[in-house]
Amino acid sequence: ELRYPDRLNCAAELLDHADPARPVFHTPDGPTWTYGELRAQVDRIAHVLTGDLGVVPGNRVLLRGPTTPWLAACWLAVLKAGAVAVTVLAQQRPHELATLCEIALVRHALCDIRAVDDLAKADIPGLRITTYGGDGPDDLLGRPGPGTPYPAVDTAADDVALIAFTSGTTGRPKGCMHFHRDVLAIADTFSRHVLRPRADDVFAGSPPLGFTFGLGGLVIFPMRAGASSLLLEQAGARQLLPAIAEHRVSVLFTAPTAYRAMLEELDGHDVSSLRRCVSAGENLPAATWRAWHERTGVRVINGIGATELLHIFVSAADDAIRPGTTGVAVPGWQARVQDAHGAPVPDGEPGLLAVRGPVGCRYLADPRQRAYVRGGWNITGDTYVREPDGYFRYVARADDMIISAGYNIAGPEVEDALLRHPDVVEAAVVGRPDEARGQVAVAYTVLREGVPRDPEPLRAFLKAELAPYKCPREFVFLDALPRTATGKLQRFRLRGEGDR
Ligand code: 3SK
Repeated sequence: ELRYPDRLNCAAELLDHADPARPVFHTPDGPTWTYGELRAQVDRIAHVLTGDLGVVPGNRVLLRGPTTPWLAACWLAVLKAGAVAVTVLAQQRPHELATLCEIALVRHALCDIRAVDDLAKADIPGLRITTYGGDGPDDLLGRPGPGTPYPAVDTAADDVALIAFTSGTTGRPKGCMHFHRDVLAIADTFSRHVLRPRADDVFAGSPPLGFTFGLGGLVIFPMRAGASSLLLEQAGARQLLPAIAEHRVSVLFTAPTAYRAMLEELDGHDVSSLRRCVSAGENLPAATWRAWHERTGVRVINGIGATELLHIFVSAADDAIRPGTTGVAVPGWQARVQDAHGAPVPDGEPGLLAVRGPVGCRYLADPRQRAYVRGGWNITGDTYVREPDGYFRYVARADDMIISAGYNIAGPEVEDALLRHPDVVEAAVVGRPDEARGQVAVAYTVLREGVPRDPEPLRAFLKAELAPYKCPREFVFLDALPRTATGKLQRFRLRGEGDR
């Protein structure tokens, strides 16, 4: 069991243990920051926040900008000053930002100058916006501060440190409150036991810092290990692959779609520095795992995490990795599969994934809390099977099961099969209402460039791979699949349900 002191400031913990001369953040063009330089900037920003800007402990401070060392420094400064970081995505538009600020009662914002227009347009009553990255006299970076160390506010371990928003793939956003101790707990469970980083590791990846997958993988985990992180503003396959070679990246965090995109472009790139590759955000099909392993020799660490629980709670490391499964409960966590009434279901049968551990779901003033936490277990909304040896195998999001003529069809299983076809780059299989069968499965696919959009070869391929009832009735070809800003597939759009 994890034990933390009653009084704990996680930002001070992350900042104070590494050698100040060691590197912490690299960027493609700018200079590398050391832990000592980061600490000095964090202290200066914390002085400005609590001095000129009048922030007091407990105030919620919105943070918005592309992935840069400055955004990470602002995040650490807000926490060191005992305030609450409200992390949002750079892609969020004015009306979305207004909703998030209303839910979280935000009064201050630190915003990259390049992302300020939409925040200003949101016209949020009482919001004081301070920009960084500009050169005006009011810009955060131009304010000198007293030049003295900032003593961390003596927060309690269970004071709220951050509010992270989730909308899943639909619906009004929910703010998830996380404590100072939660920030360390994700590093001391998944990172410490599964990832096992070293101080000489260089982390990189695609998830933004406004998504807790990225915040953990690119800031919290490297800093807890005294390692460094390459922060990329643009982190598609085209930027990641050369960056891996140039910076000798050893730990990579990204999602299955990005692994597939990198596989398409891998030729001619040196990725021999990689020793750990993590995939989360959505299910990792065995076909993608195998293709990455074959080409790079690295066994991808698959994981399932949630904004509600901050980071990954089911996963596996090294030889314990079993392609096609997510893994086992991360040390410190418990996981089981249960029915809609909370009773455990036998191994081998599908049910709802339920987990509990050092971090719990705490929605900010939202009645949906009662649906997420039941009987002390967090119900993630994923359908899983527990194999007799304790491995958890993903089946579908609980509401993504297609029921056609009485047969249960798990969309991800059919997608996995489609992805084994050499011409398929992306696939999503969803149900469409059908009078005769209740629902029929429809496959949306993105084909490799130049391949004719003909369903017949795919149909023939699937018939050889799966029971015939699982073969989609219809094939639709797209240039790209609809995704959220954090890269999650928006199945509801494919189902034609529009915005919800
Ligand atoms: O939402 C997710 O999929 C996720 C995955 C890993 C870590 C954190 C999160 C939020």
